[in-house]
Amino acid sequence: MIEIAEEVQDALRGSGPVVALETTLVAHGFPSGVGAGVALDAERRVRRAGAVPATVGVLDGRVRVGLLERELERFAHAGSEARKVGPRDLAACAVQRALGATTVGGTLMISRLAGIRFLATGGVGGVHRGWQTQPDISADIAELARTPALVVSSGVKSLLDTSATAEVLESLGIPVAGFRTNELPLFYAAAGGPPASARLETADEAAALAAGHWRLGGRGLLVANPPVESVADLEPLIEQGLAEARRRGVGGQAVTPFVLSFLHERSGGRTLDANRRLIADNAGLAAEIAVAHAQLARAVGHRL
Ligand code: PSU
Ligand code: MN
Repeated sequence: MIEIAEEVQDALRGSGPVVALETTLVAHGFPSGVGAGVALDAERRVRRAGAVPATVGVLDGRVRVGLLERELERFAHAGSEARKVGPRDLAACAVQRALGATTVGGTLMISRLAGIRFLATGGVGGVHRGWQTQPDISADIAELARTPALVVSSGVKSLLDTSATAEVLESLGIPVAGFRTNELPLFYAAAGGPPASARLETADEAAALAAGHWRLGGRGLLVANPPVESVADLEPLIEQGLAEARRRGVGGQAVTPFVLSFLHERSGGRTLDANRRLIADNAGLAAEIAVAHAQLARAVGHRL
């Protein structure tokens, strides 16, 4: 049921640096067709830093780790026709031979199985606003709690309740390290989020933190990388997007893609450009950390 690309297998066998990438952002995070370029950019950035990209998705009855360019195109053009596949959906999607775009949570589940320790995305899921009346907590968080992997993101998506998300991350023992920042970025904004639990200055430090956390029996970690370009004054548009989703009865898994595409349209493409850029930058940083971690393991002479 699982097929790992040869290049990825070779790297994992030799304890080389591998970075998992997800396909939900490819299918659901950008307008039709655009996501393939975003995915290819992210893969290029991983390679440029000296690591092997392992983009995960469900195709033709198999969970695939490592996709070809034309397969990425299939996800990008499928858009909402592709299933959004979190941890609970993986088996059903594969068994029913549906096209499945894996979320961070779904990708982490496969990473755990494959032994991949690093993942990059745009913004992880978390506690949605309005949880007081309708609890909606992304499965990304639960999967981070059980998977020994380091995820690089631009903090937590600003359409969420970011301080509630930070509290849940703390409850689950998930370190949230700011990369050259003391506070969590808010996806499209470099600052303004809750305080980070640690501050990191270099990829080497991030690798050492991950190795230490895993040595102590910890599981997932988040490294929050502030976006280079911030999009100013988005909060009113976010509120409008969430209200529009409620009005149209958009709920559950559909909320995040709906609001992202609302923002991409209403911001005149500013969020789209920023999103594209931050995904590539996060992929590059995850790869640098994966490379630093592989070097650390080589220096001590055993797996970390
Ligand atoms: N980052 C982006 N765009 C996205 C996502 C992350 O820049 O579309 C996706 C990830 O796949 C993440 C998902 O797992 O959003 C979270 O969805 P939800 O809130 O429904 O759990
Ligand atoms: Mn949800």
